[in-house]
Amino acid sequence: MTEQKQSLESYWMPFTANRVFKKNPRLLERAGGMYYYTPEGRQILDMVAGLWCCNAGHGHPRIVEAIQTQAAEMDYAPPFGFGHPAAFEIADMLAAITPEGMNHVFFTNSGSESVDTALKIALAYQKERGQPSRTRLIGRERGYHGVGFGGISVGGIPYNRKQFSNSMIPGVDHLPHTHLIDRNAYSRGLPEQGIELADELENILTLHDPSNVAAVIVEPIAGSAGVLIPPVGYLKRLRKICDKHDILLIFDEVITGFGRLGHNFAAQAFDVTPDIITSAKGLTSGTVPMGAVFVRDEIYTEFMAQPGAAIELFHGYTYSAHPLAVAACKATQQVYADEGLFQRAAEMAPVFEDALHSLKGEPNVIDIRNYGLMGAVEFAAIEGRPGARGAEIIQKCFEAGVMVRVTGDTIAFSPPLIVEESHIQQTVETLKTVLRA
Ligand code: PXG
Repeated sequence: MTEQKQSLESYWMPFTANRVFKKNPRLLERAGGMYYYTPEGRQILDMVAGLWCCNAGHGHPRIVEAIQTQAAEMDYAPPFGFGHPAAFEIADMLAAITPEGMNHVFFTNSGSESVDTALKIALAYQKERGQPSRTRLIGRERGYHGVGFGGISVGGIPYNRKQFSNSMIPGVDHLPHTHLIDRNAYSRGLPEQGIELADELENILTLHDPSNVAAVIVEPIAGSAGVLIPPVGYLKRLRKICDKHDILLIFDEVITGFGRLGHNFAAQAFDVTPDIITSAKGLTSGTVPMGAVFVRDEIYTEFMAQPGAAIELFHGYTYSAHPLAVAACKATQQVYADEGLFQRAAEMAPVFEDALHSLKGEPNVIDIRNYGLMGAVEFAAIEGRPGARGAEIIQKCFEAGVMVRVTGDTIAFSPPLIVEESHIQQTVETLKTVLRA
């Protein structure tokens, strides 16, 4: 659309202030490597990997080629009662990088679907193993688990729940969040304070009785809420309490999976093995929508032990293991391995950390936090206008050619794992200029 100005009216944009956007649109037309390009040809450094997903950088030729080839070879294959060989192949590939003992994977098309799938598997599993009273689910304040009814119910982001408050799934409770800015501001890596917040799980379990609880779901690092990093020992303690009461632990690794923390999964970074891992985003480097849910072998085995030969789980999507997604996933995983991108993320993490923390003392900065290639800078809110400062900062950064993510008055960073030191320096210099202006 070059000649005639494109109308923006028909498209109802997701999670966007449509009226604000349409007055001053931020359009992206092309991408390559670390950059987006606007329709006017302006180059924008992508410091968010799209939306925490393009871990291999944009337009990687091997991934592009794999998708193109697959589109020509077979567009679609039904996943119910039929299968195509590459889906089984990537399931094996993925099982090889998950934590020990998690060798089974259910495919979805998004993080939201992965979360709802994981919750359904957890509930069905409790029935299958003869514990049907275990129906309650426990999430966490400030948790983001997508936008399905299950996901918003266990999620803890007030805005995402407010319009649907009477339609949540029943029997959900929430742990307190772990963002202790007074005690942990400017932590590098895991914050020292707050392991005791995990003990709140014991209190919640006492209230409902553990025999009524199916699963606990947390993001190992909360992403959407502004990169909230778990206190030292916190996740291990959650694991211990879940074990004690025979409750499933679900890690929502939609953001933290596939190299973001310099490891395959946060489970390995933090040496805590959950029972179920949800994933999406980096699975295909954001190229084709896809999600995956990994389960411990005992869970899969329990379903397969059912008598008879009926369908074991009444769940699935038309596009589960879609051939284009499978092709994209296979190529992406090969690129990650061949180019050592997770290792690269681990190597760049200290550079990223030092650069981010150099923003300490800049106007209105009240906290800086980071782990792997995930980081955030939090700003003091403008009196009576929460979020206004954050929104202004990302707009100014965009105008200056750097894309960062905002949540409230927190700016988040999750660059593609191919990020170089010069990109990180450019980002920090841009932010300094914007903040001082
Ligand atoms: N779980 C987690 C931990 C996520 O980060 C989802 C589930 C849902 O994934 P889908 O693919 O259904 O969107 C996510 C998604 C943000 C932002 O502003 C983050 C996400 C999505 C949109 C915006 O930080 N994460």
